[in-house]
Amino acid sequence: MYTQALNTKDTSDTSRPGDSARLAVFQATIDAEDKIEANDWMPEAYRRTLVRQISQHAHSEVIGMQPEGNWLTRAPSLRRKAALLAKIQDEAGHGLYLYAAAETLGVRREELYAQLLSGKAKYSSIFNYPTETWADIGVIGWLVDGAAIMNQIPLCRCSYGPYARAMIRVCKEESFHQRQGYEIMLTLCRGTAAQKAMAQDALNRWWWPALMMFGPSDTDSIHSADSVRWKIKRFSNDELRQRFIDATVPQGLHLGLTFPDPALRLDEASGHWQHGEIDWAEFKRVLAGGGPMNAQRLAHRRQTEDDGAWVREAALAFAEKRRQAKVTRVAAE
Ligand code: FAQ
Repeated sequence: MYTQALNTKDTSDTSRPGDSARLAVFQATIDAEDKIEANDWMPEAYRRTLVRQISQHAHSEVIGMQPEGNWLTRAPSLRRKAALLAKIQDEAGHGLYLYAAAETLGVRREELYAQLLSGKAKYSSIFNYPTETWADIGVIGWLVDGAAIMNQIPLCRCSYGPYARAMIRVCKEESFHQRQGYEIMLTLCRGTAAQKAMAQDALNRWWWPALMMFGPSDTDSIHSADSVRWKIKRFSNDELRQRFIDATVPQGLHLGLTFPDPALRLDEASGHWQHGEIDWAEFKRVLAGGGPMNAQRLAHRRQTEDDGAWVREAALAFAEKRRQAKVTRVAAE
């Protein structure tokens, strides 16, 4: 799927002689809805934006396994446990496709991991909230995967080929995840009063953080203008957030649940659900590391990295042993 030989040195800015002509070809390719591939010339800012977004996306998938992993040993049935296990394995796979896509831009995976572990790189704000009850697993599938799909379907048409192709498979799997989450919610909401209250409590805690997944409002989104011009982004943060609200509110009402937003109301004229003000101070606090679970998520990831060091070292030593054996065999032939 991904190329092996990359022209990673040829990613200059537009300041070199000849670059303005190459920039014109680059933008014309994008405007014609063709893909930019790994060996194509691209402006450095485009490459940097993609490395930033794709790696943060990969980190989100990897860190995103933790809140759900918290419930693996306590899933209420074997069927639920098997589905949750499969979902978490999918998230690990998404991380791997995305790191592979980022590597086509000439950055090493180890460098990206290091940025995550040092706290330099961001991952989605949503994974800094705790999973307190089983209903949180339903809400994560329904809302978090639902928001992820809304944001990621347009990324299947992103101008950078390796990212766009990776997103196609990711979106198919996210769609299964969303359904398993909604099915958990449906079961709880058709269950006892206590189960329904648990579902309502989970929705109350996750609704606003789910809306924050789409990023800052358009007026505060620093990267959107470039990303839209380069067709990395097809819709703005606020447009996707509104689409998500419009799709999700009727689903919640069907469950018999209420949303923790007194301002939420259907605007008959536009057909859109109007919502209250998002607490951007909370968003900024979580991004700055002050969310309820930031410290624990990173500490756990660092511990896992240390615990797995012997496996990586053993695999490398084994690969080296096989390489040496092959060299000896070829020399003897
Ligand atoms: N959390 O100028 P913009 C999932 C940062 S996957 C943290 O608007 P942009 C699957 C942004 O990076 C969820 N940081 O930026 C799953 C930038 O910071 P920087 C992840 C955020 O890139 C489900 C700054 O704010 N999905 O859930 C957030 O144009 C269940 C300014 O923002 C993706 O990564 C945030 N919510 O738009 C797994 C999708 N929002 O880099 C397990 C791909 C913004 O300058 C269980 N990414 N920031 O330091 C994107 O579509 C975009 O990067 C946006 C942000 C829309 C997230």
